[in-house]
Amino acid sequence: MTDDEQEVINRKLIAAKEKWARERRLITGTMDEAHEHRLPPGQREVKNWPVLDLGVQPDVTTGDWKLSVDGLVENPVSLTLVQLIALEQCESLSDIHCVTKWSRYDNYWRGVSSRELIALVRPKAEARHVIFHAYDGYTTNVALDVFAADGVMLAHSWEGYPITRNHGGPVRVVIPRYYFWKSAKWVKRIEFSRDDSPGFWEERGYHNVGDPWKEERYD
Ligand SMILES: Nc1nc2c(c(=O)[nH]1)N[C@H]1C(S)=C(S)[C@@H](COP(=O)(O)O)O[C@H]1N2
Ligand SMILES: [Mo]
Repeated sequence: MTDDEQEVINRKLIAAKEKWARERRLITGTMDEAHEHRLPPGQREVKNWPVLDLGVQPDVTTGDWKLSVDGLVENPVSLTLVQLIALEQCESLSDIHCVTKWSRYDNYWRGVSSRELIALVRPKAEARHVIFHAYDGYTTNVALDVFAADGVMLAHSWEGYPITRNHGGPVRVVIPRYYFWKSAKWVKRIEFSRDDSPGFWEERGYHNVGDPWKEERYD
């Protein structure tokens, strides 16, 4: 091959690679790439929204629903739905990752952020853990800093509609960064405590933290 021929080939190669760069070739494409990186290991995406619970879906009407926020807090409160909705409202778009391996992208929630609730009740310095108690007897636990993270909320709406009874309405917890069993449906009481207390699944072989990115499924 002469130097001239080599030069032509190089120029063509460079031109092709420049074109790829412009087109972002060999990169999966922004959409696919985002997809790849938002699916935790071992999960698969679903478009529907499966229902998972202990088989009892308590019938708590919007008029009956009451939430008690107590334990190691300066200002314990009891809230009706009307009172919850009178607090500052927030919206959040987040993905659901269930330990049974389904993930559902882009769930649009409305409700009250955990930060708003924390500002209202003012946890004492010794408070380190948060225990959720639900109307069906279910419990689950997270560290206080996990509860205080971005996107964590008490949600009353999903995709612009009140959360249905089968999905935990009138009000459920949403903790998007962790497996969905940490997100209590039909939430009844939020307890701030010094000591951790494993919840329903945490006592039955499931991981105490439940970070899907680390595949913390089981104990
Ligand atoms: N009160 C209550 N909350 C609960 C549960 C439950 O049985 N009772 N199941 C958990 C589990 S294992 C999952 S995967 C999600 C399911 O929520 P979904 O039915 O809205 O999909 O709720 C979590 N929160
Ligand atoms: Mo689950």
